[in-house]
Amino acid sequence: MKRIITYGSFDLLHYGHINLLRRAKALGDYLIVALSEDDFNTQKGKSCYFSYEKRKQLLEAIRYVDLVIPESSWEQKSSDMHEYHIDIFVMGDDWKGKFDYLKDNGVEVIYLPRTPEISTTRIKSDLNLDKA
Ligand code: C2G
Repeated sequence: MKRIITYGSFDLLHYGHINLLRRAKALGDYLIVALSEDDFNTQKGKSCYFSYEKRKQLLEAIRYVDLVIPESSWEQKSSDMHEYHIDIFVMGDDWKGKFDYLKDNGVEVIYLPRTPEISTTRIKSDLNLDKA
């Protein structure tokens, strides 16, 4: 049973997120998503359109996702690797290199190519939600 984890806000869920989750799940058997809590998003300089609970509800409906856990800090990743017995850590390649230190926890670190042209920021600006 190969266990995968990935992290993110997953706001205004779109096909770029789904492409990431599908490829992450294809790397193993069990996919955990650590979902950024609203307070942590503020630390990331993000304000999500949907609350944590709504974003969690959406992710739990995705066939590739086996478990959603809260992401409340940058620092939790190392302990998450041990607590959830992770084999592979996956992120989009906009984060390339940023989490290589997790290899010290005995996990494989994989950065997958982002889906071009789509982003939550783009959706908000196209819908003029960035003024919301
Ligand atoms: N993503 C992607 N293609 C896109 C948009 C997003 O592959 N067009 C990927 C990102 O690279 C990330 C995941 O989808 O791996 C979630 O994206 P965000 O919700 O934007 O995640 P982010 O705010 O970068 O949070 O501790 C890590 C942070 O929580 C990551």
